[in-house]
Amino acid sequence: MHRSAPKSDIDESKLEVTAPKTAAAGVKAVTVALERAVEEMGVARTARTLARVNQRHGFDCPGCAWPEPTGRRRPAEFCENGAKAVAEEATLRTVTPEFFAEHSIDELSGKSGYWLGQQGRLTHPMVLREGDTHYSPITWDDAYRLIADTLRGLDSPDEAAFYTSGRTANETAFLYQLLVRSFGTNNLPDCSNMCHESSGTALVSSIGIGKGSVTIDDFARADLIIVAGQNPGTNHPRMLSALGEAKAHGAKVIAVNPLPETGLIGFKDPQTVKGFTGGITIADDFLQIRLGGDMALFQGLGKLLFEAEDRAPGTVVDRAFVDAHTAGFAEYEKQMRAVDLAVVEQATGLTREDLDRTAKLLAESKSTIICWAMGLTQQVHGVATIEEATNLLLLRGMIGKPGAGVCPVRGHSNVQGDRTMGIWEKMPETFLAALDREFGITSPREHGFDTVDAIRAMRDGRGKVFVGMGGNFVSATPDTEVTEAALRNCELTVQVSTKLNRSHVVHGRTALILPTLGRTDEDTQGGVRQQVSVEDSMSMVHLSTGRLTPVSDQLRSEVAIVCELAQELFGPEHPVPWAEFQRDYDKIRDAIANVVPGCADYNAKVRGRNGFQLPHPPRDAREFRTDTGKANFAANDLHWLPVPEGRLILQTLRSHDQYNTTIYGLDDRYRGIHNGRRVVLVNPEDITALGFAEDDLVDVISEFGDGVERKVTGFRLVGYSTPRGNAAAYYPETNPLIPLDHVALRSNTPVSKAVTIRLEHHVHTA
Ligand SMILES: Nc1nc2c(c(=O)[nH]1)N[C@H]1C(S)=C(S)[C@@H](COP(=O)(O)OP(=O)(O)OC[C@H]3O[C@@H](n4cnc5c(=O)[nH]c(N)nc54)[C@H](O)[C@@H]3O)O[C@H]1N2
Ligand SMILES: Nc1nc2c(c(=O)[nH]1)N[C@H]1C(S)=C(S)[C@@H](COP(=O)(O)OP(=O)(O)OC[C@H]3O[C@@H](n4cnc5c(=O)[nH]c(N)nc54)[C@H](O)[C@@H]3O)O[C@H]1N2
Ligand SMILES: [Mo]
Repeated sequence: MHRSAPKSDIDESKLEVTAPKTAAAGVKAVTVALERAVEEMGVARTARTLARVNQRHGFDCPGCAWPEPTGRRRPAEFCENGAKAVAEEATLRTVTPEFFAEHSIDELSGKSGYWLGQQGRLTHPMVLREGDTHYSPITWDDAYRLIADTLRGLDSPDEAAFYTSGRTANETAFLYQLLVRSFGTNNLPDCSNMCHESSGTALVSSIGIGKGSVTIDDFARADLIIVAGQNPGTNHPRMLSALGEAKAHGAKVIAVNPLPETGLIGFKDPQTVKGFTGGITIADDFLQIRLGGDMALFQGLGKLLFEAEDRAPGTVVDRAFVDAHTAGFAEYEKQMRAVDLAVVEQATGLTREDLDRTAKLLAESKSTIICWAMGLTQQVHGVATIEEATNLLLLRGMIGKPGAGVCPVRGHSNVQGDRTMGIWEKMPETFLAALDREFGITSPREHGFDTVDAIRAMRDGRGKVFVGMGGNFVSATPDTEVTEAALRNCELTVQVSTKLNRSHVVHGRTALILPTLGRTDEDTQGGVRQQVSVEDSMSMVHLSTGRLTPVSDQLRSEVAIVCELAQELFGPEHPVPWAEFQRDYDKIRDAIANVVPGCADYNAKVRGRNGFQLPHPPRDAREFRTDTGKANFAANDLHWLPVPEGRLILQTLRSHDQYNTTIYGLDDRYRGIHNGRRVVLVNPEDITALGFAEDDLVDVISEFGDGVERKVTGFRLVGYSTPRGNAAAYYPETNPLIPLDHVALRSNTPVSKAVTIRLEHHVHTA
C-alpha cells in the first residue's frame, strides 16, 4: 500500500513572494494535480479515482458546485483543484486510535489546521470525556447512546444545534433534517449561512426563488457575462472553460474585482491541445473596483441605462417585460435617476469612462448573465447589492430567456441540494406540512438558529449540544476567540468527519469524532452498493457513486450514522422507517419525491442520462412567486465603504491551495505567494503612506467600535495590485478579526470581505 509521511507544520520564515501569474491552468495545473494525487494515494488509486470524477457512472467531484456539461463529457472532467479535493479525501494516510494515544489534545491544539488535515483519514469513532487528555476509542453503539442520552437530558430540544456543511448528499441532508425536526427543533445552521445566504435572501425577494436562473447551456448563448466578486480560476476552474466557450461564440466577459485574479485575466484550457500551447484572455474588460463598491456600480449603471433609454426611447428598457412581469418599476426609476455619479466614482474607484463603457455594453446586449460569489455576498449590504444586480437584468428583460439571467456560483458541491432537502433554520410552512404528512410527525414551526445565532446561543449558555454533519465549524466561523469559547461551553460536541480538523481539538466538555465515508468511497448497505445524489449550482440533480475501498472498516456512511442515531434516540416505535432507509437509499428518494417540491419520480429521473433539472419558475415560465406575484424591483439607498484615515479595509479570501479551512498546500501560485500563508496584500502606495515597507512583519488589528481588540500577529506585508485603501489576506487565519456581530443586513452572513483594520509593526517576542 502506498503511504507517504505527513508533512511538517508551516514555517512562515520560509515564505517567498514572486510576481503573480498572468495565466491560469495550462500544463502546470495538470502536473500539480497529478503530483498531489500520486503523493496522497499512489499511482493505481489515482488512476482509478481521477478517471471517475464527474463522469456519468462515477462520483460527483467533492470540489465546487459548478455543473457538468450536458453534452459530451471530456475524459478528464475535473480541474487541478478538483483533483486536489479528491486526493485530500482519497489519501491513504490514516489517523488511528494509536495516533490519538500518541498526541494529546493539548499538543494537537498547538498544530495548524494544515498539519491536522495532512495527518490523513479518521478511522475510528473516538471519545473525549470530561477531564481526559487524549481521545480514546468508543464503539458506535456507545457513541449513539451517549448522544441520545445527552439530547434527551436537555431542558428543550432548542438547546441543541445541528450544523451541516455543503458536502453532505441529498439523502443524508433529507434524513438529517428529519431527525432534527423529529427531535423538535429547527436549529439547522449551515455553511450556506456564511456563503450564499445573501443571494438567497435577495433572489427570493426579487424573483421568488433563491437559486440561479441560468443553465450551463446559457453560457454559450450569452453575449455579455459579468463576473463580479468571484475568483473562478481558483474556486471554480471549470467555469473558465464555459467562459472560454462563450467567448468563442462572441460573448464579452467583464471582471469586476478589486484584484486582477489570474484566470479571469488569462486562461490556458488544460483540456484542449491549444491549452498546452497558447491561451486566451477571458476578461475583455477588468473593472478594478473598491471593496464594497458593487452596489454603487450597479446603481450607477442603472442610472446610465435610463439615460440611454432617454436618448433612444424603446431600445433599452424592456417595456413589455417590465409591464407584464414586474412590480416597483416607477420607484426604482425614480431612485436611479437621483443617483449621483460622482458618488459612484468615489465609491467604486472607477472612472466615468469605465461606467459609460460598461453601460453601453449592457444596453447593447441581447443576452446578459451576471455571475457572482463571495465578493458580493459577504458584505454588510450584500443583499441590496445583489438586488441591484437583479434590477439591471429585470430592466433589460434578462430573466427567463435563453443566454440570460442571474448566476450565483455556489461553493460546496452540494450546498444548494442541502437547502432543497430542508437544511435551513426557516423552511417554509409548505415544506414542514409535507414532511409532517409524509411521516406523521409534528415539525416545530418556530425558526431555529442560523450559524451566527448558534454561536451566540452557545456563548450565552443557551446552546448545550453541537452536532456537525461535516465541516469545520470552529475555523470557518468568525470571531475565533468567541466561537472557540462558545464550543468549549457546550456539554457535548459531536463531529461527523472525514479528516482531522480544529473542531475536534476545540471541543465541549464531552466530545465525539464519528468517522464517515466520503464521496469517493464505496458505500454498501446490507451487501448492496448504494448511490447518493447531489444538486449543482444550476439545479441539476444527479447520482454519485463512490468506488474506492474505504481506508477502515469502521467508517459508516452519513446516512447510516443518521439512521442509527435516530433509532437510538427515538426507539423502535418511531413513525419514520429509519432501518429501512438505511438498507435501501431508493426508499429515501421515494420519500424525498413525496415531500420536496419538484422531486416527483425522483428515483427514475435521477437515473436519466444527465439526471434531471429542478423546476425554476422564473427560468421556465417567467413566473415569479413573490409577495406581489411579479418580479420585484428593489429600491435601495446607496451604501458604500469609505476608508477611515490611516486604516484599510480587509477582505479575507482563499488561496489557490486550499478548500475553505482545508489547506492543501502552501502555494498560492497565481498570486505568487509560496511556502506560507500569513501575508497581507496591500497597495504599494498605501504601504508607504502608512509608514511601512514591503516585507515588513505586521500585526493586524480590526476595528469594529465595540471596544474589543481583535488581533492577528506576524503577517508579512506584500505589495499587490488592489485599490488604494483595500487589503486582502487568507481565511481562516484572519477569522479572529471578524466580529461575530459584523453581519450582512437581512441575511445575517458574517462580513468576511470588509473589515476595517489598522497595521502595527510586529514586535518579536521570544
Ligand atoms: N479550490 C477551491 N474551490 C472552492 C473553494 C475553495 O476554498 N477552494 N471554496 C468553495 C466555496 S464554499 C465557495 S463559497 C466558493 C468561493 O468562491 P469565491 O467567491 O471566488 O472565493 P473567495 O476566495 O472568497 O474570493 C472572493 C473574490 O471576490 C473578490 N472580492 C472581494 N470583495 C469584493 C467586493 O467587494 N467586490 C467585488 N466585486 N469583488 C470582491 C475577491 O478579490 C475574490 O476574487 O468556492 C468554492 N470552491
Ligand atoms: N473569513 C472567512 N470565513 C469564511 C469564508 C470566507 O470567505 N472568509 N467563507 C465561508 C464559506 S463560503 C463557507 S462555505 C464556510 C465553510 O465552512 P465548512 O463547510 O464548515 O468548512 P470546510 O472547511 O469546507 O470543512 C472541512 C471539513 O469537512 C470535513 N469533510 C470533508 N468531506 C466530508 C464529507 O464528505 N463528510 C463529512 N461528514 N465531512 C467531510 C472534513 O473533516 C474537513 O476538515 O466558511 C465560511 N467562512
Ligand atoms: Mo461557501
